Amino acid sequence: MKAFFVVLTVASVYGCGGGYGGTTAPSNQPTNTPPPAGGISVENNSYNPSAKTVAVGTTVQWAWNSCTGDPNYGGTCTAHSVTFDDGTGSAIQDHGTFSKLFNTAGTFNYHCLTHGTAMSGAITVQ
Ligand SMILES: [Cu+2]
Repeated sequence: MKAFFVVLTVASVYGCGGGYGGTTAPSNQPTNTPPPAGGISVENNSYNPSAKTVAVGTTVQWAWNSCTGDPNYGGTCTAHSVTFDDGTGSAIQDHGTFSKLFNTAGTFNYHCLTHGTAMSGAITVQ
């Protein structure tokens, strides 16, 4: 009788999958990446923060946070890019990170190739 109780307990612990019926989660699905301290979050249709000022010699990292829902179970991750006015920048990607070293003072505007200047940001280097 004790063994039966243990089996029931284990089954209930692993049964709390939110109704997924015990299916195994697929691996390597895109997921959100929290930005590092001082980094910029790439969200759906905006960069957060959209304006940032850094010192010359700073590497800025963007981290994609454009997934909604559980990506393992039908969630979706929207693709965005970080594209500077000179055409350089990240790929159009739906997860991961992109880093850029700023060695020159100035204002560097960027936007998303998919969503246009409605999704834009600027790095001021001084
Ligand atoms: Cu976009």
